[in-house]
Amino acid sequence: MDYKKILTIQDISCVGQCSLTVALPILSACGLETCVLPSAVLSTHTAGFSGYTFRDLTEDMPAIKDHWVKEGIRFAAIYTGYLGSTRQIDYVADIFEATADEGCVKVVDPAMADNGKLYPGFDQPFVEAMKGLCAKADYIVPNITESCFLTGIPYRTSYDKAYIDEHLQKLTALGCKNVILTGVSYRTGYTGIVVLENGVERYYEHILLPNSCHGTGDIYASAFVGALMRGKDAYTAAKIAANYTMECIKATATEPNHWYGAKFEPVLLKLIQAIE
Ligand code: PXL
Repeated sequence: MDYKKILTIQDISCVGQCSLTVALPILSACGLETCVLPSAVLSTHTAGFSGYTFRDLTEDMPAIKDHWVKEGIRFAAIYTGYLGSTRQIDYVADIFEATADEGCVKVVDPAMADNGKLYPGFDQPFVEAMKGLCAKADYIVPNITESCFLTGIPYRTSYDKAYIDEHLQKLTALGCKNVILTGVSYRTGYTGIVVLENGVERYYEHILLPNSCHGTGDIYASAFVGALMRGKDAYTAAKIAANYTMECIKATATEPNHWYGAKFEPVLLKLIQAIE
């Protein structure tokens, strides 16, 4: 197997099954050497807990990058998720420039919003900076809310294909090359993923499970990157990631107290089997 070294940049939420505590095990399970750059350290994630701590690691990033450059460290892929500050986005762009190996695949999950709203702490300047980072990526993995903030299209919960095509057209106009748009539902009881790769649009529809969990966007993006970097085309990777995310949601369905994340660990083998 071609052994690939990838870098993921996102926060450590110490408790809450999201970001790095999800990305690192999933990418490792996919057989990828995974390097991490924490964007911030929080005691928990911000969705449902209150009083969490937040240590912004923006200031550490330039020196970390300089050390990697000095050591000649390069990555086959760089995958970003939840970032800690607007200024940090410029540093992440510098890391793209300085540490990308030849043919490096850059994946940006503009993790900043859901259900029509920005996450706590994010504002319009952050959104503007994230637009610039998305334009530098090979693949972006927004949900519909994030796409609304990136494109200025009003958020809607019911829509048709023309609405989704407007999203794809405006994301492309921003400079985004390939788009994996998650949570696209055209009919009751179903949801799915729209994949725009090299100008070709495809849709993978699956059933909408009755329960939902926090952190599934991070599970999805991590599994997508894992499958992509193990040689799957974007549509196949998007499908593998959707099926795995559904398994995680199902594994969590019987536990109402497990509201803060999805139990992705017991079903990792299913992801590995789908990739092998
Ligand atoms: O799952 C996205 C995410 C990542 N990191 C932190 C979050 C969230 C969502 O709320 O709060 C800190």
